[in-house]
Amino acid sequence: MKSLASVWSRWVHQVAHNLRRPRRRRRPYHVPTEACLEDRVLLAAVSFTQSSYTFEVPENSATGTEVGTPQLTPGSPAAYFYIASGNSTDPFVIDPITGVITVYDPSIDYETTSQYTLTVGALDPVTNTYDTATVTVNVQNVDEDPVFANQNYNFNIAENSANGTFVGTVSATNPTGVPAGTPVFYSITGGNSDGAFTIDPNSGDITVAGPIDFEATSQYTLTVLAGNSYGQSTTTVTINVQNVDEDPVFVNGQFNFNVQETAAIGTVVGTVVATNPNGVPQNTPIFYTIVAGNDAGDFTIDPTTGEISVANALNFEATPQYTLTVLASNSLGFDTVTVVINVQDVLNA
Ligand SMILES: [Ca+2]
Ligand SMILES: [Ca+2]
Ligand SMILES: [Ca+2]
Ligand SMILES: [Ca+2]
Repeated sequence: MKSLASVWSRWVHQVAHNLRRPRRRRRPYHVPTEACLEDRVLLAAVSFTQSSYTFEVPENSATGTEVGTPQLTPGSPAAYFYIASGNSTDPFVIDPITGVITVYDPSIDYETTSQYTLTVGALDPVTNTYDTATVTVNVQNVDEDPVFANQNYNFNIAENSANGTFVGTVSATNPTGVPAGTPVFYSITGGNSDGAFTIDPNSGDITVAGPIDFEATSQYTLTVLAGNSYGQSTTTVTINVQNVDEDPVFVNGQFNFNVQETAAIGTVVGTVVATNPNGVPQNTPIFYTIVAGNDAGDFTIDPTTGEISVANALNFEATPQYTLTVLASNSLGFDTVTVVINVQDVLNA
């Protein structure tokens, strides 16, 4: 019979050896007792079924999503599971009892980190044995870009429409790989250099934000972006500017006034009036000017009221009638009208 000391020494050596290489030793082994009369079965050391595992999980998975479970070999004592390394930002958590690895941080992002390498341990405090395994978690890419309802959009807007006038709405929704309730935001990223339009970032409503002038720009091609904090996509929005008649309209086709040849300078001869058409904001000012027939400067016109007055001494015998051309302009367009002024003879003048 061997001495107890030599047997004990061999046993300690064996256990230490198996602890270093626990996976290679799965069978129970026998420990000699002092009496050497009966053997006692020693519990097996903790060991994983594999030295490494590979699991997959889609990015953006919710907290609690199951990733995988590194298994212990049959016959392994019950052990506490833990993540020893590779989890510094806490993307995952392991159930200490079951060993199930689940998502902890729901913002796992394929574009940032496509693979995690964890070291998972299992420890049995009773046998004081443990094992470790490498767990590779591959993050699966999912499509995260918002999807516009239409491939492109076409809207119409009348020129001179006031700021805030509604033009149209674009709409994009999240694909299934993006967590429900993730908001989509809109912005105009191209084609709006003159600031003619704006978009509501939440609703996608496009409205007028600046002067819209058919004669200057008859069509806009905007690039509109939809973003959801995971991704983004763009669409093309074509806005056709509709021409409207902008010229002021004189209330008469022609104006006929009379003035005595003796009228003093400043005497009012008459007033011409023009109004804005429907397509022009009605408070748009109209200015008047005499553009023909007044070479001698015998008349003057008030630019804001259209009131025509005598500016020089008149003489029926020299000029019995004037034919003026008066122009009305509202900065968007203009119109002209003929104004006939009949100078009335005064005896002895
Ligand atoms: Ca992502
Ligand atoms: Ca992605
Ligand atoms: Ca115009
Ligand atoms: Ca026009």
